[in-house]
Amino acid sequence: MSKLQIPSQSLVAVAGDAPAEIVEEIRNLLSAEPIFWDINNPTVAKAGLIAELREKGRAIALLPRYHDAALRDLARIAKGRGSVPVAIIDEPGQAQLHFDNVGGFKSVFEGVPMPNDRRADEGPFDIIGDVHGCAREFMTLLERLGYADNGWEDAGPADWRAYIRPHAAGRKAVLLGDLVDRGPHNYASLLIARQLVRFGGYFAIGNHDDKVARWLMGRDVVMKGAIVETAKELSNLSVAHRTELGRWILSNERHYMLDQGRLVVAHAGLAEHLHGRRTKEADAFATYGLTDPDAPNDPDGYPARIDWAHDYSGDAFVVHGHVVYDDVRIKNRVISIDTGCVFGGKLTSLQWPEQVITSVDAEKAYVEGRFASASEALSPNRWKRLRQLIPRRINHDPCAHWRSPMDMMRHG
Ligand SMILES: [Mn+2]
Repeated sequence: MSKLQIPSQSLVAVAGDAPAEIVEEIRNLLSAEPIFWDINNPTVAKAGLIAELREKGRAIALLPRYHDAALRDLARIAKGRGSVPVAIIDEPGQAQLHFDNVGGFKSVFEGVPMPNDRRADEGPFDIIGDVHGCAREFMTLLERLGYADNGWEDAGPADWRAYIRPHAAGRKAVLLGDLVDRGPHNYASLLIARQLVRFGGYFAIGNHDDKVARWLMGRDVVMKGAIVETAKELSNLSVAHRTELGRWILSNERHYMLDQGRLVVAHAGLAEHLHGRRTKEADAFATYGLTDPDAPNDPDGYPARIDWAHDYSGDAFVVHGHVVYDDVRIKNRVISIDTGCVFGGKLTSLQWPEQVITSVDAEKAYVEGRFASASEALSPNRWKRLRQLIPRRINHDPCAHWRSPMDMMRHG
């Protein structure tokens, strides 16, 4: 008999007269207390479930009988909070349309991790910063790291992916997002990334990828800034191919937990209380970072970023891109490796767990950009204000000296 999969962050709706042992099993699987859903007056149950999902990402709803509207409601509640809607009912009916997993009272259950929970994958990994269409530097780096055969330079950009191969030593590439925009070879960058993911790698979606994906799928996006040039390059593709490519981009996750939870990767990083979560808050943080709503925009017109790494005290190392530094930056256990290739800097990778940094210099500055200083300290006053905006607070003095637990070697 096939097993009904119950991801670790699910809202399980049990509808009808289910045997007590089924409810008990679900309860043990999710370690959550069932909440009774009164079909005539669901207000209390709704509030209770939302609170559970917000806190833990998992909850159980017990419905006295099959009820379409109630099940639809529950599926919506789950999806709106990044949890998987699972239904256990004897008459599937409309529920099939709204629930990711549906089983009956005779189902055998299997707890499974969420798609971004890859803690069982111990790598080793090669984590690569923002590519931004710099596919030549991307290929050069991949060749150096052992993911690409030489000879690619004689082929056209659309064929570069044919030179990508699984790493001989079983290593996996981890792409930190922003594959596209600003640089010359966006399509090639996406194809190369896709091949790396096919070979067991990971791609954490960045803000530029997200916007381009939505454009590819024909959704409304503001056609201003870097996407204008990218759209020109990609508009040669057929509508069907564009849609499919956009879907592929968005089929990846916003962040991943890897290596027994020792490593978290996301485009813009992730505060500890959001590790493993797939809520809107977690996704927004992982993709866009944390910005200061009260501060004036920076000289380039972008919202001022909150340097949340100062407040980070988690055990997991968080490796991210998004913020362009003149060199790899380490604060606590937060490692920033976007060294601004598209701005004429370099494309950088971090080998995990070896902690070796490899960089490829940009062949040129494709667009003008600013580099933050990796060694610059935050003024105590600015920090005092900023830390009030970070959701999870800690007690240690953020302006004391930060010492990196990593002893990095460099080559390349
Ligand atoms: Mn970015």
